[in-house]
Amino acid sequence: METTLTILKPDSVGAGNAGKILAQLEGEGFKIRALKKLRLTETQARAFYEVHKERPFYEELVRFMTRGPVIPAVLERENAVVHLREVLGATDSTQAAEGTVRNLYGTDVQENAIHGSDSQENAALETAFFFSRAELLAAE
Ligand code: 3AN
Repeated sequence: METTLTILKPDSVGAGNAGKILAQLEGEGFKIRALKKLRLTETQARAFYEVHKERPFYEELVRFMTRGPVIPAVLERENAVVHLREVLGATDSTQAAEGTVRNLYGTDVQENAIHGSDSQENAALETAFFFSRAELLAAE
């Protein structure tokens, strides 16, 4: 079964919306395969978003992602990567379709509540960033 990686970001965790978002994802048929809460260090945030390092919003993004705890999770479902992106809605929360997670819990293009991997290849890389093979096996 396909898996993808999500991160509940500091805005949604800080606002107390983590439980509601996870419930919505479970309602969409995702099984939570692994989950943890942690605060990213600046070094970790820079590494996770390295693909964006030339973008003008990179420094602000690193500040945002380190300002409070995040909740990364591995989600399992058929067609997990594509389906999660649909359930999240557009990157810019103000453009996200009604009922999507970002429409319900996001604020704008940066504070958009949640991350979802954009390909199966990145899902594997991002999962390995947060979860060891031993942790994934122990959570089975
Ligand atoms: P997505 O998370 O929808 O795949 P990406 O990968 O393009 O979006 O962007 C990664 C993160 O960078 C977003 N989740 C958002 O927090 C932030 N971001 C993207 N575009 C902008 C922007 N124009 N201004 C500020 N922050 C942005």
